[in-house]
Amino acid sequence: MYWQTSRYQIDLTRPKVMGIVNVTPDSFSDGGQHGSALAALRHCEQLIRDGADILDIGGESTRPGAPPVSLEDELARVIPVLREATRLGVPVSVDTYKPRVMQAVLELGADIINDIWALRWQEGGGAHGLHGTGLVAAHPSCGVCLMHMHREPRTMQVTPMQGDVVPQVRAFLEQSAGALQALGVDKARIMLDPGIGFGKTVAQNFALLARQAELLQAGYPVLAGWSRKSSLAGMVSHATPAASLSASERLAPSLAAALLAVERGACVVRVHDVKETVQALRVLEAIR
Ligand code: 9MG
Repeated sequence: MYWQTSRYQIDLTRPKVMGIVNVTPDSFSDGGQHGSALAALRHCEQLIRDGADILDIGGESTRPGAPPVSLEDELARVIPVLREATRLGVPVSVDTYKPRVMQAVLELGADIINDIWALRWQEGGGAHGLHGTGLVAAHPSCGVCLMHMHREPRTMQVTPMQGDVVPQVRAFLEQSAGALQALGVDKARIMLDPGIGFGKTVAQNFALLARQAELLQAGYPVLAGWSRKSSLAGMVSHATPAASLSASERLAPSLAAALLAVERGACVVRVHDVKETVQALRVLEAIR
């Protein structure tokens, strides 16, 4: 089994680690666009040395409540990093939901579109607006990760999903993938993602991990993104209130969740801490 992307066929018979590169002011801020791009590129190089199989570059934070970023700002953040990152010898994914960003990055050779909106976002409105589905379908081979999200980043945690989320998430992802295939997109280009933390309660997120097999029954590979997510913080210690465990203190629970996701069949894990995740996965491989 492999993931077909623009330039690479990614072998999915062994788990793959996707390293997160957030090109946002809070990540690489030095007060200037150029310096931030250089710092992000150095980070890409470090992630590859740490063992990343794929890079995922994003210019807009998807944290609950994070403000949206304009098209111009997102392009200014992502494009300079992408140009150089595509020369580093690994597949490069771009985390975006904006069709105009997708169009620009695909023209520059991005290998994968990672979309938290599963290609539902439409620019320009109406039937003539630019649409991610059409852009991916028109591309000969780019890979795509379709993620489930309930509502949208600003409001998703205010009214999370209701009821048993697993069949709802599976139905949404199957329908999204089926719509792409109906436009001629090869199944081998499609990766599905349950969208941990995107409009789900802590219990619902863990149900998606415990019952990941039900998502896999849809017949597509699954990517899991648990890294530093807040659902992990509350599980760690009864003595530690969830709020006091900052994102950077969530390494151990992130590793545990990544391992469990892979053990339950995930093919790709999207992580901040690449070196530690690669080491943890080696232990899992040793017993397989
Ligand atoms: C951009 N982004 C943030 N969290 C994510 C997750 O869990 N999956 C994917 N595919 N992208 C994510």
